[in-house]
Amino acid sequence: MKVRSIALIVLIILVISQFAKAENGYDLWLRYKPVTNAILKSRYRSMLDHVFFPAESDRLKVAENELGIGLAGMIGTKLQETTIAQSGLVIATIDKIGQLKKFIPAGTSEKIGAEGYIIKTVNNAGHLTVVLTANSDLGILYGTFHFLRLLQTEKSLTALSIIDYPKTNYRVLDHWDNPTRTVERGYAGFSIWNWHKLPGYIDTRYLDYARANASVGINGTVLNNVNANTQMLTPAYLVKVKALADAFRPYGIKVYLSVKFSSPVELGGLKTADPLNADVKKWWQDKVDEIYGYIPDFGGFLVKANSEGQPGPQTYGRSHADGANMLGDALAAHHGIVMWRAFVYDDKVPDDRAKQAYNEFKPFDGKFNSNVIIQVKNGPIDFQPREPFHPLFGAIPNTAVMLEVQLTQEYLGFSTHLVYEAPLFKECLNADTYTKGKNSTVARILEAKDNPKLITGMAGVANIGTDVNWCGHPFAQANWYCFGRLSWNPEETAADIADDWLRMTFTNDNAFIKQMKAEMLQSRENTVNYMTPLGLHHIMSANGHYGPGPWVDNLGRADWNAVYYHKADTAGIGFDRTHTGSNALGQYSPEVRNYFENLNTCPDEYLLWFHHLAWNYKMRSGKTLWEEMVHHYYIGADSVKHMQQVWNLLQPYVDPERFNEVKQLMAIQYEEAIRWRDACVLYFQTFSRQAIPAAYPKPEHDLAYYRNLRFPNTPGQGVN
Ligand code: GCW
Repeated sequence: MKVRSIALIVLIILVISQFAKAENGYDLWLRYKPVTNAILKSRYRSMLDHVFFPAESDRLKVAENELGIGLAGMIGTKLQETTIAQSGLVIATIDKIGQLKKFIPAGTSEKIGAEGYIIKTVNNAGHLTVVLTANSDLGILYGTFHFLRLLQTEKSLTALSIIDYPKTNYRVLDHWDNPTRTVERGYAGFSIWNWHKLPGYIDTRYLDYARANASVGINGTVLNNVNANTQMLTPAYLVKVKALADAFRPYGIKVYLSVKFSSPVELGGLKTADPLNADVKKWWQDKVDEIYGYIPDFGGFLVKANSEGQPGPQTYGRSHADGANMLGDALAAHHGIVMWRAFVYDDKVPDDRAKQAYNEFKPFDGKFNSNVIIQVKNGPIDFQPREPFHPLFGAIPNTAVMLEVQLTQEYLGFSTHLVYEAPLFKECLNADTYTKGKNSTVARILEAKDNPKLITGMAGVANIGTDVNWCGHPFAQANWYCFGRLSWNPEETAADIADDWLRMTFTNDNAFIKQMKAEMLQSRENTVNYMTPLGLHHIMSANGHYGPGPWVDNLGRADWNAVYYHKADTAGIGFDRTHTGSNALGQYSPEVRNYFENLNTCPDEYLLWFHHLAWNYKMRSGKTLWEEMVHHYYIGADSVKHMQQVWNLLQPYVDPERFNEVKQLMAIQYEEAIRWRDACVLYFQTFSRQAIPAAYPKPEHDLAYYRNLRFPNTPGQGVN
């Protein structure tokens, strides 16, 4: 009996340990699985069996620890310290690499600055040594992650010559997390910040979060929702914020808070939050000083003001500059910054919503303090599957500007649709604004190449939650990853980033990489096709933004209704933003304006964003607009089926856990793509009054069916 029960316990332990080894996605792209190429592995081993890595600071210890985990996992060796002369890997700041300094070309140290690094293979008195060096411990940390990535993606180490440094200053995740732990537009569970257990309990998840961020160069985190709860500024919460800041510090991550502009009234009991009022200024100054008392390297504030019901300086007849500068003044002595959002629009303003941010900010160019940076969404409406670049890029050349993108897929199928967002981000980054002649790309503006004294940055609205795999969908991790890489270097390509991510997250097998990379790169276009082809936008269902709702016309504000955006009638469809319409195009440079205004040059992708056209308008393909639209909806849904087929073929390359997870999610995505297609085609048909071409399968239900579907409790509508 006893023997039996012991055997049973052993069996249970074995089973559990098997589960523990399961690929549940928690390790993200930092899995450090054994190198599969045997020759490479033995070369790595002979080179890396002895390292020189003096790790004196907390930050260097973090780097050394990561290297230890990486080498143990990938090549099965332990970190063995030795002298510079004998080691195959030297990791130290430039002042500590002795003789090897001679290999660092003149001027490189200046070039890499405070965060960059050099990874170079050198002839170290007869044997090859990889030197990883930097000006600072932070540079060493970033370089260590880059070095590990070389091993993870199975690159040769024999002739490395890498000089890398970030092209922007502030690379920040914006969490729309509430103190209640709900996450606005979050589709991966609850907030990872366990406020109740803080400050006493530091979840190891916080450290893994910090590792993942540092591995892609993210150096800031805004902990709370831009629709901010004032509670975050109370002492009870500031001690919790401090605990997180302390945990993140070794990883080079600064903590920021979103603040509500009316805090002096709500928390301070003042009668006003007027930014020019002396008591208000003093209140903020005291609050800022108090915060720095807890967190000496606090990053600063993120502010959503006078937008979607949030208070702001305009509430008191003041401007965005008045509001932002007042906070900037309070933070300046502590070297903190203000990220002031340009996502502003007002239904009381009769103008096209797409024009309002430009109209409000353009007059204040050059009027913002040097520690204020304007945070501009990639497009002028709101994180749609496709938008043209925001007209503010390049339009305020004397003002610091950062790009805001949305990693969480509010308008891209939540966490059930596979959508790799790098192509979307790159479309914006590569867009030529022509504001300083040809090649005035958004990336160039973000890097402040023409005005180097401006601070620079990029923000990503986080897609992170308590789901075991962090992002809800195994492939959604790629959006967190690519954000980091692009914020570090906006010039990188979506394909290269996908390549690295797939290798680190799944396998280095080229057959897998080739096919899955192609699917990832196509995935965003698939979703545009089955949701909002040809420049359509904001036709998602009300509030939750889940599923199609092109018929939505009854919300309190005109500019929250789908009909405002597509303007379909029996004559045609689309938003006329040319000079005959809202003239939003007038906000762009003449080259851009003409390009989009002229139907001969306007790409199909942006057609209905800028033009209202007849249903029988002849498209480049020879099809009518109606036929073309139907075609896009159908190929969009079909492409999901194609993706499912590819995934099924790739089963041999993927662990069963993640294979099945993705397979199930793809089935949901396909079902939803069909629903999007059928609902939209049937709805727009009521205006076009034309048949769905016979070649396509007929929708399964009638329009009333889709209109009557209800999805209570869709995620992402958190209580603040
Ligand atoms: O996309 C919209 C979202 C809101 C969000 C807002 C914003 C945080 O639907 O949930 O509020 O944008 O960016 O401020």
